[in-house]
Amino acid sequence: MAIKIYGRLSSANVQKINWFCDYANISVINFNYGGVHGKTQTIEFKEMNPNSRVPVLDDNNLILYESNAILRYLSKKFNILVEENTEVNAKIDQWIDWGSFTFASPCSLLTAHKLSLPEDQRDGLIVEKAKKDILSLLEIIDNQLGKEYFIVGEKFSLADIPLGIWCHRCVNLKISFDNFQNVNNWYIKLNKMNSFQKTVLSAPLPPN
Ligand SMILES: N[C@@H](CCC(=O)N[C@@H](CS)C(=O)NCC(=O)O)C(=O)O
Repeated sequence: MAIKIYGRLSSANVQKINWFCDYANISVINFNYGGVHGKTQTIEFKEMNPNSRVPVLDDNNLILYESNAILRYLSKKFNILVEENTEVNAKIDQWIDWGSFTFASPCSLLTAHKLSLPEDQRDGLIVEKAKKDILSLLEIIDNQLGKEYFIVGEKFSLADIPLGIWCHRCVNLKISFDNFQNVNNWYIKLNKMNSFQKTVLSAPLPPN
């Protein structure tokens, strides 16, 4: 049976799930919620996620929010990209969290002030600060990718998913990887993945 994902296709956190599911050959039905589609403030939606945020997973009545929790649940349930080595898994978790909090923060701010907010609420100073922060964080990713073929080790792992999504958002927002050759080479690898093309490269831009 297909799993249900509530959340607009343009959402970075929804894309994490859609990319993983396509990679893992898991059937998904997407429902457009959030952004221009709204519907996240309704009583019915808040019963699923009181935070009114997307994505929300409905897997045969298991309702789950928080994109990384959903990723880890699906990975374990379908036994795809499960890392058995505890130390390697800890590194993967480290990069999932770093990608979703430290790196995602300025990326989300830049998205809001370049794309999502009404024009009269956008702030140029926030845009400049977010760009500066992103560039210094890209240096950290670039150093890591100078040591590893993917974010953690030789193989594609869950660690590549949040960072891959947010790096693609950087590309959408005209942040250049010219000074980050390792990031650029890794981004080219992701671009060659069918699942990335179908769920991330072809996704609409926020807030659609
Ligand atoms: N920590 C949450 C963050 C969820 C989140 O902030 N989602 C954004 C989209 S990326 C959202 O719901 N924005 C409001 C909207 O789309 O209406 C997660 O990882 O799932």
